[in-house]
Amino acid sequence: MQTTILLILFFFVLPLAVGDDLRVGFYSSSCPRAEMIVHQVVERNFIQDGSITAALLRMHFHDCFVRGCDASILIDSKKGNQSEKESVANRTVRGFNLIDEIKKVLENACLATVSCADIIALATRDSVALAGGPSYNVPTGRRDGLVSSINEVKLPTPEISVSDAFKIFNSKGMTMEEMVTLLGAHTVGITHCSFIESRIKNESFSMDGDLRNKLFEVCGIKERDPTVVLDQKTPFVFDNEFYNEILLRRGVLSIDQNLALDSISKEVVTSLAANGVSFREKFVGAVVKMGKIDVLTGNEGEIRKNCRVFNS
Ligand code: HEM
Ligand SMILES: *[C@@H]1O[C@H](CO)[C@@H](O)[C@H](O)[C@H]1NC(C)=O
Ligand SMILES: *[C@@H]1O[C@H](CO)[C@@H](O)[C@H](O)[C@H]1NC(C)=O
Ligand SMILES: CC(=O)N[C@H]1CO[C@H](CO)[C@@H](O)[C@@H]1O
Repeated sequence: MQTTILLILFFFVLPLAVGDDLRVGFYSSSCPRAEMIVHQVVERNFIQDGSITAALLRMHFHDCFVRGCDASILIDSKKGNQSEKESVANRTVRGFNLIDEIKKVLENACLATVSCADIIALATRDSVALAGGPSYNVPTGRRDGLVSSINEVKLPTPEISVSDAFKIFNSKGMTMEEMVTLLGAHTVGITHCSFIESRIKNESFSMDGDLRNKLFEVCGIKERDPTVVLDQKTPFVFDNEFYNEILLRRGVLSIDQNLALDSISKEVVTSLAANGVSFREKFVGAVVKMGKIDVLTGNEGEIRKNCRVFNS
């Protein structure tokens, strides 16, 4: 008898308590216009600045890989207490004003209903489609976290090896194929020269000669820490050209180039480079899965009123 109760608890009650109950259309009755509002604000901003796709993709990644997708990346520091966004890895994450703008419109439509964590996931989805990438459904119902600390940020650095990067991704439940697919997000966006300094200088590091010359020239101006695009071919289009570029030793970040050099990841790179349709499908699977990492649901966390501060 007792065993039966325990079994019932284990198989039925506990999984609900752990709460992997995100679902597509979570706001369909509580805030029916939520997804449309997000889309409208993202589209309006995208028309003026196509680089928001890159900003949002990176923000989504940095959010999900620290404490799960709980909008902890959005919290501003307090005096004597630095939040996630202050870490060196986070220093250049951008798009915070866009999230604020979306949140403001949503609060007017439905008070304290749509989480900041869901806003990041939905806005990322919309911006990917606007840049020519796939359209996909995003399960929602995330809640916003109550902790954001610079000390918890342990994100991969650009010089990391494929196997060390995989240790981090694997610890979040992602496969090698999913990792290589997610790094395909580097098909859009930029890097600051400070992240590629040692790679440019290292003559023995595999790099296309023309690219090295170009990077030397652009990154020569030290004072301002200039930026260069990550995908030299189609930097504003969400496509699979990134993989073809790294096969030609034209990866800009060291980790990007490593994907095409490591024998295990190279297989995935070759297949994604050859098939753009398959890249789109696989990216959807991988980014939706990333969006579920350690989410808060149900009564956990809160729905922040201002994405930058905890409701006190
Ligand atoms: C091993 C994993 C990864 C490493 C080491 C890495 C590293 C970096 C670095 C150093 C930059 C340059 C940032 C700057 O200078 O502003 C960057 C940019 C970017 N990353 Fe990653 N990244 C990784 C994985 C990912 C993933 C999984 C995604 C999304 C799914 C992503 C999306 C982006 C985007 C879109 C940009 C361009 C940002 C912009 O234009 O502002 N990255 N990444
Ligand atoms: C401040 O510190 C506490 C831990 O002492 C932490 O839970 C909180 O999220 C921190 N961050 C901010 C920005 O308040
Ligand atoms: C330069 O690149 C080579 C090849 O990847 C690597 O073995 C070496 O450790 C690098 N040297 C420095 C100083 O980073
Ligand atoms: C833009 C931003 O938040 N920059 C901060 C990044 O982190 C350093 C400390 O690690 C701060 O000094 C910057 O102000």
